[in-house]
Amino acid sequence: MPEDSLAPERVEPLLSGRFGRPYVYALRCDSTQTALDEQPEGAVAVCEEQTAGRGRLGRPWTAPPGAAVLCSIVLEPPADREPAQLPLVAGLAAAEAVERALNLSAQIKWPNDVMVNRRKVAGVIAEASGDGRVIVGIGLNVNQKPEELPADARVAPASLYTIDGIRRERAPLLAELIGTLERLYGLWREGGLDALYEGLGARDFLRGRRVFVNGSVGTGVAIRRDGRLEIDLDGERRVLESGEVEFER
Ligand code: BT5
Repeated sequence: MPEDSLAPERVEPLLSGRFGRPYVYALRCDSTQTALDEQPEGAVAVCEEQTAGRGRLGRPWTAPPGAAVLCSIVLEPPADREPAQLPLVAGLAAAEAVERALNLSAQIKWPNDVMVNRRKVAGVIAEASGDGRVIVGIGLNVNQKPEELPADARVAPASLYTIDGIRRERAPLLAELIGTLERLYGLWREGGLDALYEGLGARDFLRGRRVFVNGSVGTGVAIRRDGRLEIDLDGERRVLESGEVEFER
């Protein structure tokens, strides 16, 4: 494999759309979520190593230097769209990019995890920046060895490498992810989640699975067309806006 790097000279020639410009790159940063300030929609930040990578709810996101795709993208969703749906849009983009790389199907565990073989290969975070913009961060595990994945993760982790034993160049993967996100985000802008529902519904990880929510046991029904999760708790239907859903492995 040629030297694996996400430097601009490796990634920019592979970008064919609007997203990824400007491409803000650093070998090391706190978090790509804080590496973009006044940038326009489509700007992307990428680091080889994060010293304070963020998951949701103050949790950490960790990856050894140069092994993963760690990126953030500026989005300016129109006022008539629901920004809470953006993790699903980005999750679907990550799932499609993962599927093309692995030739295996990937699922979306509502609201923000991308799963392969019941393990988490990617996580998504969306943070509003206060001025109507949303910074969407995606962490995709690519070349980590088993011992380089967090041992204490709530959802069992995987990398593309632990799944099929192939080490991959990350630049084409990142370019694919950015291009896919641009395309799916465009569809969502035009038609909302309905426009993506076929792809999303088909990859709904929690559908029919035993789930645990705030101490109650139930069954996942479906990601609804509005992006909320419907579950069945002992015959009673509940619709979740956000939050944590654990599943039986
Ligand atoms: C997420 O949070 O899944 C969102 C992760 C977003 C990370 C990207 S990387 C680029 C951008 N810049 C950032 O600073 N963040 C974004 P959550 O569902 O809260 O998952 C966090 C939990 O996953 C942690 O508590 C760990 O247990 C586990 N975890 C940490 N690193 C992981 C990894 N590389 N793979 C799988 N699980 C991990």
